Amino acid sequence: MGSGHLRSGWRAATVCLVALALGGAARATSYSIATTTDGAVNNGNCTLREAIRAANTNLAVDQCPPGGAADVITLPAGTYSFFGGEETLQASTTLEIRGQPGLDPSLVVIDLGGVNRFLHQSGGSLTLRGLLVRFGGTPTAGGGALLVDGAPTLVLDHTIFFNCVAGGRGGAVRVYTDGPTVVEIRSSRFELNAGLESGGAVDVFGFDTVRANVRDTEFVGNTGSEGVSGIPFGAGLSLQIRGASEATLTRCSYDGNTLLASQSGYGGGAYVRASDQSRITMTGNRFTGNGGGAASNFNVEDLYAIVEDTSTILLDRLDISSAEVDRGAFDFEVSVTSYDAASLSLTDSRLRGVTGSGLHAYASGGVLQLGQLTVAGYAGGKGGWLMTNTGQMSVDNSLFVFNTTNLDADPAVSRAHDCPATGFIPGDFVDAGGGDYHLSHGSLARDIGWPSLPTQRANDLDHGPRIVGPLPDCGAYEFGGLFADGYEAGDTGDWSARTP
Ligand SMILES: [Ca+2]
Ligand SMILES: [Ca+2]
Ligand SMILES: [Ca+2]
Repeated sequence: MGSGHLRSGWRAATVCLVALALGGAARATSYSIATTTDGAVNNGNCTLREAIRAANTNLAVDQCPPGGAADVITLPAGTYSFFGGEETLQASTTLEIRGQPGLDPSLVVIDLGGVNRFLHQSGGSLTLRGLLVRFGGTPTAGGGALLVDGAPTLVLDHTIFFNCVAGGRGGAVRVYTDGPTVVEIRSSRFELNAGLESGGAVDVFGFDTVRANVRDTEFVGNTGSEGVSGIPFGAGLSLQIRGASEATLTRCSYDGNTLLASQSGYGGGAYVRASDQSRITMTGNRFTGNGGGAASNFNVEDLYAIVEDTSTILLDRLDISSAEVDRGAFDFEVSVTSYDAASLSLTDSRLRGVTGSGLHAYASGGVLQLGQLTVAGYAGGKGGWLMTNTGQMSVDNSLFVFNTTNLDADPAVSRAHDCPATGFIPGDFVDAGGGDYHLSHGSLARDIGWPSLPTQRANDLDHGPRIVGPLPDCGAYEFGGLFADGYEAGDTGDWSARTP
């Protein structure tokens, strides 16, 4: 049956629908939804729910024409109630649901009424673009708005998830896959979502061949809390990948996310774990005001990164500042741990505290490299607490200054290429009292770093060149770097200044 025949049939029945006939298996149907009410009864309209079903089954549903191989549902501004249960997408379905192009995503609202999730995607390809999804609710399961399994492709672009609550992992979104999986989250926002145990807003758990990229995305005010298995992980984001998987987290921010825990909380902002031979790269992420866990427990307030087996984690240009009330000296902002034959590096990053402690690092096995760090201002606790078991750890070109205990490192930690442990005064920094640890003109920290180290990256935390003058400086900030026209190069997803 030719697609032209189908197309003419649709037109006769549906005025507000546009069908694009692309021919053969590539045939696609576009739906423009003219009603904001929910429903799947035969009453002469085409609701959002009916369009999803038509796209999913490739059969006509009420006035929605049959879907094709790849369908698009476009929503004009409005609040679309969706209280009649979730819709499940088949593994063969390719579907994009989007706000009308040009609209502010917050004007195109899918309201789940606190009673169900929006979609359960089992394989296939799903894109949500330019939408606000709110009030998802799954009291006894994870994925308050979206549950993704099978071997899917999921794209979330300019999409907001607001106030979704799950009785399991992933207050808004849970991805739980075992097979080739692509997860792309871009320019999106997760706000005030709540989940249990892991992934207050987003939980990604992929066993094999996962490609997950999250960029330019905000996690704000989400909570994770204890479930039956105890300690919660990642109030904003929890990302665990295994097998031959790769993930990048680029230029994301984590602000005011909280783990509600009677004992420890691990990763108020984010929790990332790479196992088997996987690889996670975090570049240019910003954390502020995240926390959680009970007083006098070991808590990780912003980022907990664990690497094991033969995996790799690269953490570069993390900007971490404490804005929360700390619950004691064992409130660390960042914890990094390597096991087995894995490797982890943390470079060009700033940890700026008020109270509590800064960096906890543990090389149980593998290789853990710290370079070009500025860890400062932790009153009452430790700037760095560095421990090894059978692993190797090194600290290069770093500044641990103005903490009650600057550095508590066991003797096996190599500091052969580190900066001096003492001798810095407030005048070495632009405004140490105000928490600005950029170097001053006459700073002792200028041009005393070691060159050509494995932890040396092209750029400092300000995206300027790492080496200005004869040698690298100590800490996260290089003095005198340019930040001028000609930056924003390539597709690395981060800034890079060019030296003229
Ligand atoms: Ca209907
Ligand atoms: Ca379809
Ligand atoms: Ca220098």
